[in-house]
Amino acid sequence: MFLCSYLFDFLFVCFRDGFLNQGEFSALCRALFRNERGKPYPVETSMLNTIFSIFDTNKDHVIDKEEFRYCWQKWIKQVVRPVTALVIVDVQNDFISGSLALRDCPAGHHGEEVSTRCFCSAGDKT
Ligand SMILES: [Ca+2]
Repeated sequence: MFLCSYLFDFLFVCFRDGFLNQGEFSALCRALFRNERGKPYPVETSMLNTIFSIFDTNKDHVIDKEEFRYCWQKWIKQVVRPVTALVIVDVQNDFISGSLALRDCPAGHHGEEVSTRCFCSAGDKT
């Protein structure tokens, strides 16, 4: 909530002229990418310049709203709000019939049934 409020205020000020310049973009990056104590991660100026140039697609030395929209969707959003997933690939069938077989666990599930349900559930969402 704090981040959203702060970000909104920051962007409102920066986009007052319709663009983000290099300094504003660097300040935004330092504001967004902080550790759990709120301290910005150290990022070299050359790295910030490189990132800026990637999103300044028309090379006019400012990031307009359309470029920022792309930057937000393709980079910032994934870094600030990552989606995590756990993928287990049981190549040797250890969870089905091997030394880690689920049937030997307290719940006594059968690995073949669990994997089928997982695949069906994943398929239902697409
Ligand atoms: Ca530009």
